Amino acid sequence: MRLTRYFLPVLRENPAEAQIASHRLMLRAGMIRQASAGIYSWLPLGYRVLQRIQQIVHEEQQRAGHIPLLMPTLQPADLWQESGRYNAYGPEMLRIRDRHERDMLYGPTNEEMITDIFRSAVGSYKDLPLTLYHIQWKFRDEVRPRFGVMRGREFLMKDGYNFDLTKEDALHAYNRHLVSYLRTYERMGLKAIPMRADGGPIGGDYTHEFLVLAETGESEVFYDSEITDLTFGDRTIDYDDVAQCQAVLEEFTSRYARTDETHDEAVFAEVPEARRRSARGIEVGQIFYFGTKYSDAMNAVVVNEQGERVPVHMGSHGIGVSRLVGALIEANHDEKGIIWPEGVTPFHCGIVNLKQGDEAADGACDALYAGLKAKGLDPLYDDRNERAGAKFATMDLIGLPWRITVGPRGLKNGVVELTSRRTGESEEMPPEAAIERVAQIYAGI
Ligand code: 5CA
Repeated sequence: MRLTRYFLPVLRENPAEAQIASHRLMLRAGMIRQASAGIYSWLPLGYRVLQRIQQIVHEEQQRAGHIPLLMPTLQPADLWQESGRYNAYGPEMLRIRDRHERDMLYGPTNEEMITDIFRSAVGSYKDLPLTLYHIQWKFRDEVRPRFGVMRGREFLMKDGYNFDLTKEDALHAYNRHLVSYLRTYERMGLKAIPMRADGGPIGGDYTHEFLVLAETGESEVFYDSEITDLTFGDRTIDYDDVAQCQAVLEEFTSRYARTDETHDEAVFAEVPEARRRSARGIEVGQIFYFGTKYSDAMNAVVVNEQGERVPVHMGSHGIGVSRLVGALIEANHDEKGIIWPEGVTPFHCGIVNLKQGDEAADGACDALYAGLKAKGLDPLYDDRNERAGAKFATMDLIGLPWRITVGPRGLKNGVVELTSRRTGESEEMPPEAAIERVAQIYAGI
C-alpha cells in the first residue's frame, strides 16, 4: 500500500478523552473512530489488525477441530425467556421491539441460540462430540464503557459452544479450548495466563479467565510468580488425545492464579511469600463448563447408547477479539507509539523514502515494494512529500515492526537501512538483502 493512496487519519495531538495508552494510540494512529459511547468504527489500519487477529483465532479453532458458523446479532426474546435469562440479564441487554411488536435483543452472547440450533438438528449420541463457534459482534450496555475498545458496548467476540454426551467428554472439550487459547495468544505475541474465575451471568462454577498482566487492566489478580515462566511454545499436540490435553491443563493451572472473585487468602498463603504476586490484568478470554444448565432449560437432549434421552453437557468459550487489539497495544508500546508483534502487524514492513522525487530513491523504493510483494508480504510505502522526521514519527506511531529507509546517500553505496521498531537497531545492507531478511523474519510466523 502506498501511503498517498491510503486512508490513515493520524492525530498529532493526544486526544483528551483517552486515559490509557492503547486508547490514545489507537485514536492517534487512525485505527478507530468513536461513533458513540463504547461504539467504534474500525478505520483501515485498525481493521487490518482486527482481521489478523480473527485469522489466527479461526486457524487455531479449526486446528482444534471446532467448526465455524455465523449466527445473527439480533435474537428473538423467546429463546431467552426459555432459558430464564431474559429477565436475569438485566439492563446490560439491549432490548428492541420490531414493527410487529416482537421482542428482540442485540445478542450479548449466544448460548440460547446455539442450543436452539443444536436441538433442532441433533438427536443422537452418534453426532457428538460437536463444537461450533463464530466470530460476531456483541452488544452489552455497559454502565461505564471506557478505555476505547477495552470495555466497549459493541465488541467483537469469538464464542464457541461444545456439546458432549458426558461430563468427562465436556471436560475434554474444556481442556481442548484451554490448549487452543494458549496457542492463539502466543501466536499473537501475548502472554495470557489462565486463572480460576467466576461464572457470572454465563453460569457454571468451573471457569478460567485468560489474563494479560497490565497496570491498566480492570481485573485484580493474585498468582504464584512461577506461572509467568510457562510457555506453550511450538510443541505439537493431538487435540483428540484426552490425556495430553489434560496434562497441559494441569501444567498451566496447578499453580495459584485467581481473579479477585475467587481469590482465597488462606490458600494463597500456602504459596511461598517470595512468589506471591498481586497485580492487574486484562481479561482477553474465558472458558466455561456449565453442564446441563441450558440443555435442561431448553430441552436439548440426545438418545444415548442405551436408548435413554439425556441432556447434553455444554460449555462456552470466548475470546475478546476487539479487546485484544487494545490489550496487544498495552503490552507493546513505548513513548513514540505502538510496537506490533509480527503475528498481528497491519503491514509487515514500512518503506520510508527520504527524498521523494529523487529518481534513484523513488526507483529503489518501487523495487523494494515490488520485491516484498513478490514474497507475499504487505509493505506500507510512505511516498508522501514530507520531511524525514515526519515520516519516521508516523512509522513509529503506527508501530510496524520493521522499516526500510531509503535515501540518495545510502544508495550511492548500494545500501538501504533496515530498522527494528522494537530495539531501534539499524543495519545497512543492499536492498535485495533487506527483502530477503524481512521475508525470513516472517517465514516462521
Ligand atoms: N458466552 C461466553 C463465552 S463464549 C461469554 O460471553 N464469555 S465472556 O462474557 O467472558 O466474554 C468473552 C470475552 O469477551 C471476555 O473474556 C472479554 O475478553 C470479551 N468482552 C466481554 N465484555 C467485553 C466488553 N464490554 N468489551 C470488549 N470485550 C469484552
